[in-house]
Amino acid sequence: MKVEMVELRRIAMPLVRPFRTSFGTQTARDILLVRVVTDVGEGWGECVALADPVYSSEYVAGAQQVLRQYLVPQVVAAPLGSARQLASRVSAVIGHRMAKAALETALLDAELRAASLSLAAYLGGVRDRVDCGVSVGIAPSVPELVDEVRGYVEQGYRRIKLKVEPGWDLEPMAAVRAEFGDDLLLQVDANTAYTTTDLRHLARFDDLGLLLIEQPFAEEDIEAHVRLAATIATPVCLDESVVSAASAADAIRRGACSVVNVKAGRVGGYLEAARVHDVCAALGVPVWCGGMLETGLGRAANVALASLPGFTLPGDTSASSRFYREDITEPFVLEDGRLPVPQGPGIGGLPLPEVLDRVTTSREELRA
Ligand code: NPG
Repeated sequence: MKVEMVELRRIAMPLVRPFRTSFGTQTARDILLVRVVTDVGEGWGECVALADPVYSSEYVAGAQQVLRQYLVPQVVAAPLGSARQLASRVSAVIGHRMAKAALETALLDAELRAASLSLAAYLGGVRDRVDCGVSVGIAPSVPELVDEVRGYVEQGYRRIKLKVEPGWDLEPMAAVRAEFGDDLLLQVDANTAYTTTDLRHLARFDDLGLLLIEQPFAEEDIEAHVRLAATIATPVCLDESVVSAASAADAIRRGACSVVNVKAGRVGGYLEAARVHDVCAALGVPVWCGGMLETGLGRAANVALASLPGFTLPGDTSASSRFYREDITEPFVLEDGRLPVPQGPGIGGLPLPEVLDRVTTSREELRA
């Protein structure tokens, strides 16, 4: 595959409502899209880096710079046998997994479109629909949170994930549990907001019948998660800490977690994400597909990933309408709490040119 041109395009996507997490409030997404033009056709990838380095060290302008200066020059310099060769081609660049993932996804999309193969089939997907959960931000008040959750339950979402932080945890969790009953699949995500001084407090989460507690401590602090997992009955799930299949295996073997959130952007792409899935399956650990407020482009690829057999828990694979009034692709619409796995070639969705142009804020074309 010869890469003739790489387009880096930034788009501005307003959110339907502010999304507050322990690291800040998002009201819009500033998203970098990558389009590759190759001798076998074109492909698209969505970079999940946020505007600011608050979820992880990556951020959108930095990702664009790394692509422009380091990654794209490597792929336009000489033909690639396959998208699978990108990782070794750019291995001299440390980290920057979200930037690498976006480029790899675009290459994979081009390659699979040319081969008339869907990403789900290529990765080894086994389902044609996936169970969907929804992530619910920190709300201005407990009654407003309960109202928001009610809306999602009525739309059919199969599990609810509440964002928590110190000062916003037991009370909102208990209110949601009381309102919707014990059958509601409920989990919480702290995005690293706690420290080990909170161990006794976190042990009280056991009363809420949670599916899991996600990433309470810092990305680097595997030991703190080991201590928590030894203290509480609620399964501990890692997100930020898992940056590769090797780090997933290490965390599991050390007893830091018994569930893993898989996000392709966080681990450097869908190929590594599939390897995370594989090591977790080999170690008997269930996984679920995380989300980074993707447009329909990234969502299509996430849903394909979630069709692999080890994804036995509902993912943050919500419908387009959860975040966007108007998506840049045909919208993903919930059907009985599930989304259909794209069956078309490549990642399965293409941007609608008219919408894409309207939301575009900048574009650059890179060539050899
Ligand atoms: O459904 O796409 C979604 C959002 C899921 O809560 C969600 N993502 O920490 O997992 C997370 C969180 C997040 C959102 C992280 C935006 C980073 C950016």
